[in-house]
Amino acid sequence: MKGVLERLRKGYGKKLVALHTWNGWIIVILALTGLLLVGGFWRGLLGEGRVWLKWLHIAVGVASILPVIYYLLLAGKHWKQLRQKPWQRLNVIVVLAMLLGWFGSGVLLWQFKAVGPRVSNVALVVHDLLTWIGLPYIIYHSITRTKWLKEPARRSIKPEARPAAAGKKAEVVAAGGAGSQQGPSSPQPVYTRRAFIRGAIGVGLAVTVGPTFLKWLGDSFGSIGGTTAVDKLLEENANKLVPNPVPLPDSAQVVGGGAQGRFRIYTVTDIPTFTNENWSFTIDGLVNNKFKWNWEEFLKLKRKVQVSDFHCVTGWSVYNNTWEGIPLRELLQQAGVKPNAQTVKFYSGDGVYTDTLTLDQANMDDVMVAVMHDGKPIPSDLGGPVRLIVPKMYAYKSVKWLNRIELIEGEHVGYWEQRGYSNDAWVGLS
Ligand SMILES: Nc1nc2c(c(=O)[nH]1)N[C@H]1C(S)=C(S)[C@@H](COP(=O)(O)O)O[C@H]1N2
Ligand SMILES: [Mo]
Repeated sequence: MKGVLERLRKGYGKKLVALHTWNGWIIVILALTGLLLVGGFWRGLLGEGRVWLKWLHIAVGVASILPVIYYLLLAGKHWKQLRQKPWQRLNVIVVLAMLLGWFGSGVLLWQFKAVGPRVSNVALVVHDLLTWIGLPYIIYHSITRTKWLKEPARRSIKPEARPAAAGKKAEVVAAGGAGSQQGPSSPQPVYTRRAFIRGAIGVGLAVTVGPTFLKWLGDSFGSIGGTTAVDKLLEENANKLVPNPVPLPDSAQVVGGGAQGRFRIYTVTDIPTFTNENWSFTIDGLVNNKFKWNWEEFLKLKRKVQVSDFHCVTGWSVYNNTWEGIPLRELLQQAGVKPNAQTVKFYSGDGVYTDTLTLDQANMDDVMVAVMHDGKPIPSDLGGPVRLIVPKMYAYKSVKWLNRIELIEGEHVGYWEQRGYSNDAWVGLS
């Protein structure tokens, strides 16, 4: 161990710079892949690429621990060197804490199956929060500091000696949206100019990132002004089906006490919208009685109410949803499944998304063709008027805009399963 440390400390300054550069690139890759993965906009466009991107993000994320370990081996010396520089010491601690937090929460998100939804939920909030705080911090840091680390001699140099660098920074500030103000002209003491530029960069970042951050905070931690996120989606509901379903008493009273958590709106297509004219619900394939119901007929089918949790593989969950709908089992009974049928195939009205359950899975008593959520119609963004709910499985099984069920022989591979998601969607611990 001692020998290793000795060798590491040789050429220490260069190593620190190289480490810093590597770390910077790793963060750039992780930030770009991470933002692409999170952005709902990219879901449909990326398709299979999304799964590759996810593996790249995970692989680079796991590898990101290496520079941290390497740094920790050098840290003793660096720490002493920063004796007189409390702010730089603080910076080291902040950056290390962020990297370790990102790494730890990332590993938990990667291992979502092993750790279960509760842990994933916390890991996702931590991962998001660190991104919201850490990314602007690191961008700020890299704009204002990298030059100084590479050329420490410049740190306390007079302004005339560094017009080029200062000019570049001013450009970055302007591009960052902080307005067209110019810094004080060169005879000013460097401290003032530097403080100004730093302040301007800080303001620029706050103005560009702040509103989105606040929205995320609001969405993640509670309902605003008493209306839930779902209520808001319902106000913007693009479906025009009449009449509205009349809720059963349990549903009207919301026996689950109201859903906890926020649905992220996921779709791989544009959000389809429906009217009484273009909506129907079909059961066909290997059944004795095929059905094609219109909206009014569909509403006459006997519904039930259940309370269940909803988990996405990406780490978010919505707990205690009061769903009202037709148990799938009862629909299948009514249709009369033929003995040679093996698989239940679900089609979305988006024309693209499909998924399947085996007959055994489809006959679980909590699998539901849902029409209402917490006593209200399901908004178009969340898969209304009718979506599938499979509480014991991850939500990629819960096909939105469900409008056809087909019984088939053999297998069918669903949309996300074709693109790398596991066919085994069982939620482990909960
Ligand atoms: N038609 C359709 N159904 C879908 C999806 C989709 O993209 N299209 N995404 C699935 C995934 S991965 C999840 S997590 C849930 C998300 O449901 P929500 O958008 O109502 O939150 O829907 C599932 N059903
Ligand atoms: Mo999902």
